[in-house]
Amino acid sequence: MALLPILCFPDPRLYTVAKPVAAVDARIRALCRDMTETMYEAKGIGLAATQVDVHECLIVIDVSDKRDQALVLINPELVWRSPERHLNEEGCLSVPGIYDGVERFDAVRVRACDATGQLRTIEATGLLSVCIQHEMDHLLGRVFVEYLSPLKRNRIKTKMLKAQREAER
Ligand code: K1U
Ligand code: ZN
Repeated sequence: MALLPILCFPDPRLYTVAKPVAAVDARIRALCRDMTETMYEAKGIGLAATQVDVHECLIVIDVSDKRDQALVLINPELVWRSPERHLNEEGCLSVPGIYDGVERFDAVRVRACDATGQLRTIEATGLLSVCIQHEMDHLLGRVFVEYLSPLKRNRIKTKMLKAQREAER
């Protein structure tokens, strides 16, 4: 297994729209394992392939307290969303240290393949629902800061670029 480097906002590669996974083969299963290990090591509750510079529709998530219930969603498709929406505090491993409110559907139903290639339907509420919507946005090349005001987004961009310049020194 391997830890994968996570792209940081405003890296232009985060705006790439992912392509469907053609086949759940050994390469994809290895990517699922590496992404799960990377998510746990970074102390995240989710990770999209886009964030590790792989532009295929694959997400890993674990919102369990014990961090022992990893979910793999390959080619996820939103098949239902609740009419109710809610403002939730979100963070992102690609925008370290920034947390802000984003409005999301309260509940979603998603169809996706698991790591064995089997098609499953997931009914999600609460943090799982928020995390699925956040990760599916990554696959569309959308980072959560896009939902914030241009003023906030520009401040975050400036802060991230400064932190990246200082880290390179
Ligand atoms: O996509 C990512 O970068 C992972 C992201 C997922 C996420 C967190 C919170 C709301 C929506 C999506 C993270 O894991 S950020 C770090 C984190 O563990 C966390 C932050 C806020 C609340 C709960 C967890
Ligand atoms: Zn994110």
